[in-house]
Amino acid sequence: MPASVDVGADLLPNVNDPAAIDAQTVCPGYKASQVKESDKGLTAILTLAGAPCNVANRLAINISPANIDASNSSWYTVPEELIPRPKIDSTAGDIDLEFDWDDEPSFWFSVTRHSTGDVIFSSENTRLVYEDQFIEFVSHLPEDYHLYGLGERIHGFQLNRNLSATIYAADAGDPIDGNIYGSQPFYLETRYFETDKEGQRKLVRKTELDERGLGSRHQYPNGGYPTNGSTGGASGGSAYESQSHGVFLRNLHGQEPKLSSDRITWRTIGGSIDLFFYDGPTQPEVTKQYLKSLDALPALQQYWAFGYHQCRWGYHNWTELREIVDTFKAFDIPLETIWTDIDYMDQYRDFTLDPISFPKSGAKEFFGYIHSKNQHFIPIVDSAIYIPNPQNASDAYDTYTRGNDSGSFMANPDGSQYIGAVWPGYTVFPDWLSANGQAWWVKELVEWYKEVPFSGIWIDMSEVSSFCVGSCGTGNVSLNPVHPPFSLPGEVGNRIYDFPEGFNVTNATEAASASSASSSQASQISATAVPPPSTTSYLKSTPTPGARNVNHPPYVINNIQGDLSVHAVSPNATHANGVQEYDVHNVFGHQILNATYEGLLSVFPGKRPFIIGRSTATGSGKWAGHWGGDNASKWYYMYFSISQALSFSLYGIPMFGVDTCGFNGNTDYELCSRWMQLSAFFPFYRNHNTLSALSQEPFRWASVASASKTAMNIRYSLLPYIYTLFYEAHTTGSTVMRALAWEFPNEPQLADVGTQFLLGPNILVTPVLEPQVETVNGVFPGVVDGTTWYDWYTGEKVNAQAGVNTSIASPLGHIPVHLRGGSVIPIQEPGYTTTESRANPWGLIVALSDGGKASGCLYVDDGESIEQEATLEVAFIAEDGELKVEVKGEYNDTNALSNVTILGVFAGIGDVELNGKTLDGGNVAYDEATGVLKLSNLNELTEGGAWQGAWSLSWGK
Ligand code: MIG
Repeated sequence: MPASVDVGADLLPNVNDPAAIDAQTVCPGYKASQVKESDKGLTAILTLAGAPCNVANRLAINISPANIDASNSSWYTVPEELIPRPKIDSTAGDIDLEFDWDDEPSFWFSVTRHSTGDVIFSSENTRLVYEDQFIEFVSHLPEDYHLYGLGERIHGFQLNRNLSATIYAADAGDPIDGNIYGSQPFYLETRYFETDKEGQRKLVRKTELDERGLGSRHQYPNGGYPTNGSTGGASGGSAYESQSHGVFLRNLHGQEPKLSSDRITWRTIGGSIDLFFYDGPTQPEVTKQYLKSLDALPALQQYWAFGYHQCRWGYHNWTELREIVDTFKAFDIPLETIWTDIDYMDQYRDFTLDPISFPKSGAKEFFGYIHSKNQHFIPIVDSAIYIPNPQNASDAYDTYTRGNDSGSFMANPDGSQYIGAVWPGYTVFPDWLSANGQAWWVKELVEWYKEVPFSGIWIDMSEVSSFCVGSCGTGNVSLNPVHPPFSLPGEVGNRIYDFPEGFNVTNATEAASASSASSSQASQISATAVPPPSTTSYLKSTPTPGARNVNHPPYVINNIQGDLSVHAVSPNATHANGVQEYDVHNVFGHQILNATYEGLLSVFPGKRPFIIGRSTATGSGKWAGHWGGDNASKWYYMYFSISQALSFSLYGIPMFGVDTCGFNGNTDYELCSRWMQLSAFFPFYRNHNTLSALSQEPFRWASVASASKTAMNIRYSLLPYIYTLFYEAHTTGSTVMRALAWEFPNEPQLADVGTQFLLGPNILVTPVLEPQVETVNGVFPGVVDGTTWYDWYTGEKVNAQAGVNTSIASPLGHIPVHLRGGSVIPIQEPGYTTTESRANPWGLIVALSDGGKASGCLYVDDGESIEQEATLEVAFIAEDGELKVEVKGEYNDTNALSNVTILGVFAGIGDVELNGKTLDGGNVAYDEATGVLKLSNLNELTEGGAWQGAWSLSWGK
């Protein structure tokens, strides 16, 4: 195919168009009439308050559950089965939010926090705009607001206050700030307050914090926090508090929430205003309310899914795969799961094996081998389905035939098949709204499993991507298989010759690049000083009453691909029920995850499906995890990975990780060492690489091998803790990777920390994110309120001051990890695989608070079943020199307890007794100076296993 097939119309995004009409100026807004109030809420009819700005006759506004008038078909109402309308939690108390509205000067509404009078959403003095293919509403935001979410996007943790947050699922390799794979129209807002000397509660603004010298990330001055004056110094506790709320727009269309200094202007190109507010008032509460209301608590993963995953595009055959597996073993680097990319497929067709390089005959041996070692295999599965050449009988492709016979593919407006193009050539696309689409997909997975016994599925290209504009294959299928309209990485003329980042930097090259950058910036500045003329070369659509233009809607969102049809199935593709792709584009990725989930349930009845998907929507976490897409082997992508993960925590997709060591381009030992260590603390831990980039498995460099082993050792020790976090996420909607700001909500200085994070409540990770350094700056949160921290490696208490940026030694191969005082962390001796780890002895780390207390919990089950016959829930409580362990549940775990490490024992120790039996010198090692008490070789003392019943351990004087 020529490159021209993927070129769309020349469009000028509205947000970049100096001549764009401002709907706020030209549209009149609405007046309310027939207002009816009941104890369930309020309904009203809104009528245009003046001359129409374009065309508009109806308006629906749903602030809390209410029914949209189904008789009106001019807008698309999100069906319950795609994204359920959030339910009200009847067990929760009264919501702390109040809806209010007024008609002056035109209809506006507000949402106020009842308990404090804080207005969290208000469209006062702005106009509601409700057109056929354009909706706009505005809410004022406080100065220096803190907003998070509105994905999917590569962006800093907190959203900039000047950002067009375009939301439109796009196959785009991680452009910064652009719309990428998923659609997550949800935001969290956090507001910080302080009480002044007069007892007045007031909002804390970042500019004020800056004036106090405490505002910016990682730039805390010595001297701690300001206090409210009644107490002096850091010991007085934080002077601040915070409240958070969440806002979800249940709308599947292309969207463009635009953030500016004092407001959010939310625009969509269709659908309705179906807004939902979550009152929090903390981030954990917001996320739980959000996920529960959607029935979308995150899937509990199988235990093995937390092992290490190795992938690359360019594992060429069974032999090479097996060699990779063996080399990991030879280097003693844990490998749980080996993945293959599209290389394994026969001509890139789903549910096949390449007959030469991945012959069926080789599958038996390969799977026998890895399964005997308790290792797993995950294949990629693409979203598009090859359409065989009708003139070539030997090109027949049964997956297509079965899907076609069952009416499972999308159509053109005229009813013919929609034919785009992806890797295999011209392709069709599953129609998840068709009667049989899901059943067809399930069956394909079930049948293919008989040949390829995978352990889970990796879904790619699900935005849904197509390499040409429109139904480019119509009339051309006899040319199949055609080559994509660009060369693959690695094909002649498209090899990667780049040096690792920084590799070729010398003083001379730095100077040269600095001077060229400054001159190019200068020329850009002069170029942008003159606004681009509004030329006629841009395609502009005129709003036309009664006629939707779905391929080129009048409002042009700032889609990263430009034209909505570029590199994606075109908006006019049609589904079995007549719905246009325009209306459901953003949920293709969500629906294929649903279908794959059902497929895996059929393949593995009763077992938890393991799925990693590229395109996600609201609530996808109930079925699948997600990876961060096509990043590059650059330090800044490693930095962004933390913000990506924290955002997906908010969206309820905790099983998240990025392509460790970087996908595009060549990595190097330093970046890869740091990254392998950082990702070891992400829930989903996978190294993945593009075709033709230099190999980057951790054994390729001695330094990376050793750094990886160090971090994996910690990760595998922590598997019981990580698994317990997932159980909690699955049952309550809590998060796994957490922002410092969420765990320490009284510290406004943490609002934008995206360079450190917490794994659960208790593990603080402070990674090195830049090259050529041996230290990293990090903050120890909570110190102002008396939190203590311990070094994972030495068990020593950190001598950190409140609000002070601490420099932590961090030579290559070392990742700073700290334990929060007050926690009991269950660990298990790491094995080579998670199966081995699960059979190893248990341990505990008791990190005491300043007051000598700690608590924690552990959840154990069979690690794979959806319904458990028996589980174990273990509760740990330590105080006054004694640890008490309570056990609930019948799951039979017979692993012994081998060691307990108690941190922060500064008062000396008395007799150490486990269940009344005094431990002697062979078991006890105490270092008074560091306060570390180590009890080891305990295996004999917990008969039948560590959790057979309650026990206690005392060491106090
Ligand atoms: O357009 O299957 O994001 O992980 O290696 C490229 C090849 C298609 C994109 C995925 C990437 C994968 C690649 N795929």
